[in-house]
Amino acid sequence: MHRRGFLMAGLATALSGSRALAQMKMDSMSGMDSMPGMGSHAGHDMGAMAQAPVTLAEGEGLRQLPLLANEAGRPGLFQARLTAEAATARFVEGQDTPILAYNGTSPGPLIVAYEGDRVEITFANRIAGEQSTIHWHGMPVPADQDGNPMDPVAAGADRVYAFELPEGSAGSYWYHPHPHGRTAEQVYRGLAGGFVVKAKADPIPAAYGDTVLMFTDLRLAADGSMPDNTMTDLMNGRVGDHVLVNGQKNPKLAMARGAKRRLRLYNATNARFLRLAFANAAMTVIGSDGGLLEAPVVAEEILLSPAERVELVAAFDRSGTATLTTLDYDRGWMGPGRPTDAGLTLLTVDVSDAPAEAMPPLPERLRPIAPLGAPTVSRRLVFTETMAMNATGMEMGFLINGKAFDMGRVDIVARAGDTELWEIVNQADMDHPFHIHGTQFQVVERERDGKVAKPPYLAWKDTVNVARGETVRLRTRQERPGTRMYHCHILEHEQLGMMGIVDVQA
Ligand SMILES: [Cu+2]
Repeated sequence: MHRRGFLMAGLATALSGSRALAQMKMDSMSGMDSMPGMGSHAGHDMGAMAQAPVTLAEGEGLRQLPLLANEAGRPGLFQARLTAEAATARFVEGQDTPILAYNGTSPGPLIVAYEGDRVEITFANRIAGEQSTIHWHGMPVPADQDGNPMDPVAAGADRVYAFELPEGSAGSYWYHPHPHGRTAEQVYRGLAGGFVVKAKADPIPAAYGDTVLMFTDLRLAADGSMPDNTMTDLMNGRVGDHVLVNGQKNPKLAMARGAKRRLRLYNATNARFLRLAFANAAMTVIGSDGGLLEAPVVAEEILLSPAERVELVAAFDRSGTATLTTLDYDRGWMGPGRPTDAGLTLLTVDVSDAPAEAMPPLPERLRPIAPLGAPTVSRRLVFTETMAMNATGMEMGFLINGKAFDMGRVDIVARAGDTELWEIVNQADMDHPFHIHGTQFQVVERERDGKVAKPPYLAWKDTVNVARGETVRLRTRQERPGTRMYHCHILEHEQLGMMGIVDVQA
């Protein structure tokens, strides 16, 4: 175990540099069998991978995420401080787990602000020896305020992120670190939080409430620590042993029969695909990453790939137990050790016999969404994975148009205000959720095996899953000049090269 820990630590160092290809010395690995997830004798020496997961308590009352307090003394301004630092969490009785946290909590405090507000958040990076940033995922913030890897905040330093929330920007966003080479680790160790922008006039009845459910993915070693990423994690993205909701395993929520609840579901995991169903409750999708849809859409199930969000109204019309569970989803898995996707219970709702007070109906129209017009430019981005054995070791890469990310290279030059067609072609063996910074886009079609399908409804998105073998075409427009990232949101893939830079010019 020690040896492997050392090797993986060495690998992590290699990966955190600017090189995107992981080069491992075969001689020091004593063959493939000793690498978790790579051996031909998959079961015999998997180390921590093969240990039964630590048991976590279930059934506590669902915790609301703590709100980030607004320290501004006047309306229209949201002012606060977020400190990233080492903390401890208690997932198992009597055992402290070292984590990274914003203001001491993971997930971080929930930020709730309104369209039209100015936001000024002082970020204090108190992570020992590591640079960090805060990326405002999905939000229309200026490029130099968006926490790009090119704008790191050194360990011990502070910086202010300031931006306005435009009219029409209401939606379910989030924030997380985006430092070069360390994003995946800082996120799985605990740094992520929700950022809800509310509309001044919201068509969803207030009686439905508004509850954020943030999904994270935890792996705990027997001693309560979070193990480092393994080779399997680097290939597939880190999938943990426990999907948590607001930091809790399968928490409980009590509802009265007939009640409706507005839920904002966030996939804040590094790499876990969540195909969700709600047994004994009815789901109606009302919003996507970037806010409300035009009209509600009834859904039997929802696929939420890493970094995606969905807003829905759950109706609890039958007394008894309603459970939010996962279904099987094959996103492509390299090597043995594919995690169990199906049958996880994420949330248990006890629905009382006593009826709720009458709830107002959901409006038939939520808001108009103007389709982005005909594109003036089109681009093609091809995702590939490479794994090559040679005399000195194994090289793996996650590439866009044959290239690994280079912070010193501009991949695309675009013009502010232009509508562009981006065609994301996944020629790899795994699904890759595609994300662009700085704007919301509209998916116009998906193609697989020569069959083209239009999406069932128009929606604002900043992250879209591109399944293996699939092509997704989307229309996108950057309103502001500056440097923007686009990347796979399996954070280990982003770190291993599946990222590029678009320079948006005025
Ligand atoms: Cu990926």
